[in-house]
This record gives sequence, C-alpha cells and structure tokens, in this order.
Amino acid sequence: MTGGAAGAAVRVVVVVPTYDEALTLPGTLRRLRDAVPDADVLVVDDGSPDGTGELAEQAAAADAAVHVLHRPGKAGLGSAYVAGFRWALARGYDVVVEMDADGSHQPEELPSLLAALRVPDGDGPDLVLGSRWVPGGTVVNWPRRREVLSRGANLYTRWATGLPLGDATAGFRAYRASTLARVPLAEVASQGYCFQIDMGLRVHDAGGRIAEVPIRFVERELGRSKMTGEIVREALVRVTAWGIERRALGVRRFLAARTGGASRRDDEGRHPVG
Ligand SMILES: Nc1nc2c(ncn2[C@@H]2O[C@H](COP(=O)(O)OP(=O)(O)O)[C@@H](O)[C@H]2O)c(=O)[nH]1
Ligand SMILES: [Mg+2]
Repeated sequence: MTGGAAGAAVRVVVVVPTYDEALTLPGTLRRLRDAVPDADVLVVDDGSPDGTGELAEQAAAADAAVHVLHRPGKAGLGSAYVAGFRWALARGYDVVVEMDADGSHQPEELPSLLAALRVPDGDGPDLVLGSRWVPGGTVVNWPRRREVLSRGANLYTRWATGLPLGDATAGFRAYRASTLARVPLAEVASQGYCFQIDMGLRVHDAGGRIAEVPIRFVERELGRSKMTGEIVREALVRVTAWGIERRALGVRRFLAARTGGASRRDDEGRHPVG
C-alpha cells in the first residue's frame, strides 16, 4: 500500500495461522487479496492433516503476494505467530498483521486497522487491535459460553495485570514492525490464545501505545474451533502469574521509595521488552 505525505510505499504482511482450515482458507485469502490488494499474506500452517498446507501452496503458486511457512506439526497459535513475525521482520515489512483464517475477522475491516496505525507517520500507535469489546464492536453468532469466556478473560486480565484494554485477547491486530522488532520473541512462551495478552503486555510495558478500533467478529460457519480447556488453563495460569509479578514489583517499588532507594530503577519481574 502507499501512504504518507512522501507517498512512500508501506509494506504490509498479513500473517494467517492455520490448522485444518481447508474449508475456510481459500475464501479468506480471496477476500483479503480483494480488500487489501497491496498487502502480502503469509500462511503459517502446522502440517494440517486436512490439506490446508497444499491449498496454501496452490494459492502461493498462483499469486506472488501469497507465501507459506510450513511447520511439521501443531505447535500452538503463539509459536505459529512468532515464526511468522520472524519471517516478516527478516523481510523488511513495515506493518505486520495478525488475522484468523476462519472468516471471524473481516478482511474488509483491515483498512480501518491500518488507517489507525498511521504508518509511516511516526506519531501513530505501536499496535492497533480490532476489538469486540469497545463501543461499536460486535460479535455475530458466537455461542453464549464463548462470549462469557471472552468477556470474563478480559475483565480478569484488566483486574490482574492492569492492562488498560477492552479486548486484550483480540486476534485481529496490526503492529508496527519497528515495535515488534523490539520484543524479544525468543522469550515469548505463550502457546495458546494468551499469546495475545502476552504481546499486549510487552508492548504496553515498553511504553508502546495501543489503540483499539471496533470490529464485527463473526463466528466461523465452516470447520471447527481449536479452542481447548488446556488453552483456557494456560491463559488462567499465565495471567495470574503476570498479575502477581506486577503486584510484587509495585510493592518493591513502594518500599524502595519509602526507604530512599528509589533512585535505582528496578525492572525485575516486569515483562521483559527490548
Ligand atoms: N498454525 C497454527 N494455527 C492455529 C493453531 N491453533 C489455532 N490456529 C489457527 O488460529 C486461528 C484461530 O483459531 P480458532 O480455532 O478459530 O479459534 P477460536 O476463534 O478462538 O475458536 C485459526 O486460523 C486457526 O486455524 C496452531 O496450533 N497452529
Ligand atoms: Mg475462530
């Protein structure tokens, strides 16, 4: 895409992780290429038994803007994105987008996320979330239990960590590559959907600005969700641990200030960034 007063080309790549998305990926790729023709796409497939990887290869053979990263087996959403981010950073993209393959994220709404990021304008946010839980955001056809889980996860995350976001688990998001490059990706261990919270905390703690734009999230009509109880448990354990670390850090800072030791900035226990 082009942008900025100087008309400099802004290079965008949309990273799409897939596991058994043969029914949904082709339509999503078509819509994405129509909606944002200047953006490249990277499909990160984890050896899907249903042939998603081969479908992605066919799309890549027919369209030079589509790329595929194959991993040998299902290793989690978090590590799929980390692999995709590394690929994107090594190739000099300016903006890196996360988007699900299953049609829940509307490619037609990506331009509003990219506009909010305001690259190459240096004063724009570091990360833009496509949020369900801000005014104007909606979910369509989501089972009640998923809505309760998502709203509950966001309330708990805000309470435990203080991360001031409406939708910290949002999986439709756009990063400035320069922001992503400052995150020590090797240290990101979150496997499941708490990866999104993990990345939000890292950007926030590094002093990065996070903006939210409302989106319409539509439950998939084809294929199956990969959400499991283990993914929920991982999120609960990690968010609780982050919350405790952050409170302990607050107490240590308070005590250091009272005993006059505040001159030393103690970053222990914070999410390490950069
Ligand atoms: N590469 C890869 N993609 C995954 C994995 N788990 C989920 N995904 C993809 O992540 C996206 C979101 O997953 P989905 O099952 O729709 O989760 P839900 O929307 O929370 O029910 C989809 O594009 C999935 O195919 C994984 O372990 N590896
Ligand atoms: Mg989904």
